[in-house]
Amino acid sequence: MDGAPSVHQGRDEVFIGGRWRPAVSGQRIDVVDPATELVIGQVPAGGPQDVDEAVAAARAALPAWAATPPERRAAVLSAARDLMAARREDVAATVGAELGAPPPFAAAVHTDLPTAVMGSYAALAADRPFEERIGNSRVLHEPVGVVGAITPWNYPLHQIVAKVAPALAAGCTVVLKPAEDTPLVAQLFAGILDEAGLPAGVFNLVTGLGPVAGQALAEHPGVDLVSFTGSTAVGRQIGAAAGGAVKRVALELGGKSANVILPGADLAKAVNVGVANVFANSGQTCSAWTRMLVDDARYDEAVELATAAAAKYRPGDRIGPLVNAKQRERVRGYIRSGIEEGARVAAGGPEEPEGIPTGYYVRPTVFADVRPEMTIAQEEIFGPVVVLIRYRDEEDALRIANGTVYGLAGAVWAADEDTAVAFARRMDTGQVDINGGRFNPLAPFGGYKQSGVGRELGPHGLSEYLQTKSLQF
Ligand code: TXE
Repeated sequence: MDGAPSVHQGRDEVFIGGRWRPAVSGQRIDVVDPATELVIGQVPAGGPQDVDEAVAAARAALPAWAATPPERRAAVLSAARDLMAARREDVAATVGAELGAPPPFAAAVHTDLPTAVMGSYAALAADRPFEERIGNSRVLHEPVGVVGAITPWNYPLHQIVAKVAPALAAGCTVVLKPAEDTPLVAQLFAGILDEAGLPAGVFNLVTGLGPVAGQALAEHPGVDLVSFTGSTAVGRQIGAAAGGAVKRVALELGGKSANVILPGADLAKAVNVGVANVFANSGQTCSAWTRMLVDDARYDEAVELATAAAAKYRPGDRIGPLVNAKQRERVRGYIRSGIEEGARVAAGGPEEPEGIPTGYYVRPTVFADVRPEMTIAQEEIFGPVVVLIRYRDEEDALRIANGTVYGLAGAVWAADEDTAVAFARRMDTGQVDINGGRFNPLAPFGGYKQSGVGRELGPHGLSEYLQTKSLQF
């Protein structure tokens, strides 16, 4: 490896059946660096014909890949993992540029995390028994078939790997439509899979716009399972179409997770880790603990601590921009709504951050005096905004924690683990961090209630891409 890492500038081609070729439309999508607002690359705007061809290629490649021994599939995933690790600097530079992520975060989270997830599926593909005995039956776990994967921009490579790696490990073939804001790393990834020795047609990439290429893929009759991560509005539409067509669907949607700080918890630690959790990735994390719940007695102290913590996040330094101008306006709109509905801005606010000439930045914001029914306490903001809500007692805290349509993640802090676990059991949510927790790439990730359907990561994520057949003897 020589010299500085290079940002992939995009190639004007889609990847179908093991071959790069121009999209039928001949149109392109500009990719913009959200920190500089400059165009840094272009990718093709694929459409229904490209999707048709990609699905046909995936269908043609399915029988041979499904019949490939799991150890051989594992070997390809393992080679892909090694290539991701070898290209770490270029991958990080590319995600960093198209998402606007600060370099340390782009490397540690946007690159190393998906590399680890790829490695975990290489191991699971090799180790998992794809068959079990139940009484006088042999139960076979077979691939679901052709997978249509539609991914968002917030963790561009992680969201791709969290779908593609288990699908390939299971023996499925894939057509990927990545987010139009962050398609460059998807192209790098396609090249890596090709180089790792994945047979032609097993993985196909069609870049394009959501309502064009995305919708064509989601509604394609040749797709057996649609796996979508993104907004609740689009997820609802995809879920309805999949239900009508009686096909499998996995949806990972929004969140409004509660960070519950119980009396007796280490308040300073809980508040500092909580603020960091929300501000990471500029708040563009579906599982972020965006509602901080603090008991009456320590509420004012928590507001002071959160305000001090927020002051350490300077836009352009520790905290990057939002992905595009639309998201910035959306987040600012939410901040204004909080003020209009009577919440108090303890840090940040809707104004432009000072001293930053370009980029889609917003001020890292802390809201105090927030009531649970306010818009900023109910809707996903998807920016660096944390709201502090006070509660009277544990029952009140539980009612507030469970009082949204979402249920993706959350946190509980208490004096001891048993108290925290007892509370976590009563939370209507898919994942809870106990006294801080530690990320586990094998733990199932997914939503209760309107946060989605299905689970990603680890063995549970693999199961999404398998269907069972029982043979009776
Ligand atoms: O999402 P979209 P947007 C939430 C978050 C954010 C909001 C809007 O609250 O502020 O959604 O983001 C593709 N048929 N999340 O507008 O549009 C699109 O091309 C098929 C939470 O960017 O849902 C992209 O690939 N596909 C979230 C993907 O869907 C369609 C991550 C997601 O984009 C489509 C992102 C259509 N009709 C946003 N329309 C999370 N759960 O992590 C769009 N797409």
